[in-house]
Amino acid sequence: MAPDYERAVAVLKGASKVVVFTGAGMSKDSGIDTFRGPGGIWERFSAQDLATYEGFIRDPAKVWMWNAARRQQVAGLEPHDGYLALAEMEGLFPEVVTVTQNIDGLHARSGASRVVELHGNIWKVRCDAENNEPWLDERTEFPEYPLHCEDCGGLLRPHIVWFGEQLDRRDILAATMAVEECDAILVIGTSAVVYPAAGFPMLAKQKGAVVVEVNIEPTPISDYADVSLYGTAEEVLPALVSALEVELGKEA
Ligand code: BJW
Repeated sequence: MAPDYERAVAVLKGASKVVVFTGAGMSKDSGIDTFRGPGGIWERFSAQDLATYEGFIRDPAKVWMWNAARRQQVAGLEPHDGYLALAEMEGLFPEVVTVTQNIDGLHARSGASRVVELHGNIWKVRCDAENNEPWLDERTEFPEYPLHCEDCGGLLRPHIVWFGEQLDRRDILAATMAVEECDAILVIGTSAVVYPAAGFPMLAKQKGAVVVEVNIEPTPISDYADVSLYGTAEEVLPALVSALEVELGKEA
C-alpha cells in the first residue's frame, strides 16, 4: 500500500515540539547495515564478542579493529536525502529534537541541530580505567591495537553503549524530557526491541503525542502508531517533508 502522506501531514501539521527518534534503518540507505533481520550485523558478527564489556575485556584488539573498520566505512559515506529532509524539517516546527540510537554521527553531519545520541558515538573514545569524559578522535586507522590512554596507560574504549551497560544519565534525561514534552514523535528505522530506548515512542504516546512511524515493515510500534508509512527512509522522508512544506506554506 502506498504511504498515506495526507494522513501523516494531517496528524503532524499542528505540532509545535517534534521528536525524531531513529534507529539503524535510518542509515541503511546510506550504506550501513542494520543489526537485525536478513543481512544484519548480528547474523555475521557476535554481539557477545563485539558489543559487551566482557567481550571487550576478553579481546580489546578485536573490538577496536572491528570499530576501526566501521569508522572507515562511515567516513566514506554521505547522509542520504532522508537525512537532509529531516534537517530541513527543523524549519517547519518551533522545536525539533533528534534522539538517535545510531552511533554513526550522520544526523549531525546532515545538519540536525539538537541531537541526543543514546548509544554513543563511534568517533569518540574514553579511558576505561579513568572513566572520564569521552573525547573526539576521528582517526580511521590506528598505529596499534588495542588503543591505550596516553595519560595513564589504561585501555581506551569506543564511546558506545554495549549490552548490559547503562546509558549516559544526561542523555536519558535529555531524551526523556524531549519525549515527555513533544506533541509528535517520528519513529524511523528501528525494530524497537532494545530497551530502554525502545520505550520512548510509547512514553510519548502516553503523554499525548501523535506517533508516526517510518519503516520498511511493521514493528511493535505499528500496533499503536497513529500513522505508519511503509517504505525506505530515503524515499519516505523527502516525500513527507515536501508534503508538510506544502501544507504549512513553506515550500522552497
Ligand atoms: C529500515 C530500512 C530502511 C531497514 N528504511 N527502515 C528488558 C527486557 C529484556 C532485556 C532488556 C530489558 N531492558 C534492558 C534489557 C537488556 C538490553 C536489551 O534491550 N536487550 C534486548 C535485545 C532484549 N538492553 C541493554 O543492555 C541496554 N542497557 C541496559 O538496559 O542497562 C540496564 C542497566 C541497569 C543498571 C546497571 C547496568 C545496566 C543497553 C543497550 C545498548 C544497545 N547497544 C547496541 C549495540 C551497539 C554496539 C555497536 O554498535 O558496536 O546498539 S545493540 C544495537 O541495537 C545498537 C542499536 O542502537 C540497537 C537498536 O537497534 P535498531 O536501531 O532498532 O536496529 P535494528 O537492526 O534492530 O532494526 C532496524 C530497523 O530498520 C528494522 O525495523 C528494519 O525493518 C528497519 N529498516 N531498512 C527504514 N531502508
